[in-house]
Amino acid sequence: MLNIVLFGPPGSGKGTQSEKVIEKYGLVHISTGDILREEVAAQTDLGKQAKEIMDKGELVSDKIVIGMIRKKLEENQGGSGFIFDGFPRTVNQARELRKALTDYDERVGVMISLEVPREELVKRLLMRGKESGRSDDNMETINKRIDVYNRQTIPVTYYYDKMHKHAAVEGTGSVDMIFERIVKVISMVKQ
Ligand code: B4P
Repeated sequence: MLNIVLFGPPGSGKGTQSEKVIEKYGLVHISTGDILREEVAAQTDLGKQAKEIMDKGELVSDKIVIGMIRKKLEENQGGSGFIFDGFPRTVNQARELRKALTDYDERVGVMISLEVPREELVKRLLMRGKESGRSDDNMETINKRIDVYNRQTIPVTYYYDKMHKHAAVEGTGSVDMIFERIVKVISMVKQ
């Protein structure tokens, strides 16, 4: 199986590139952001709690997110692998992912981090906010999300560095150019 973590700051193109990776490798997509937005749209109790946190640009609790991941893993066994998009976002989530995959005798093959300068992230997210009306894509929340990423999420790269599983990829340029860089990394780990 091929299990990939697609990592990067908000607006770095994780969702965009995940779609292309799935199309090429037939992986199951697990995006914690998408799952949370589905809960918000369905107005579940979890969705109501999550909306408040997401609109502030903060992270939803590890306990909730890890529960969602375990459920998705259980429901989607038997495929050719998973792409984790926007997860893990804390070192604790990374450790818990390792445990959850070990339960299925699986592991992360590579963690690919998309590197994009802050000004470009802000530009992309403001544009998405205008087009899609996503409530967390406004200037104040975007800045908060990037600060939260720098403080709480960057340490996840050191976790995968230690295991020699972290590959940084330049996340600027056309969507296709970035995808080519990602494919190159995957080809090095895929048996
Ligand atoms: P996410 O849904 O993960 O959202 P994101 O980081 O903003 O987006 P992404 O990087 O996928 O950007 P995209 O491809 O869409 O998280 C939202 C919130 O959910 C978090 O703030 C948090 O509160 C919560 N959450 C999620 N996961 C969590 C977890 N594990 N733990 C705790 N809380 C969690 O690209 C952005 C824009 O750029 C798009 O408009 C796209 O068209 C454009 N774009 C992409 N590639 C481009 C390129 N090459 N050039 C120009 N534009 C490009």
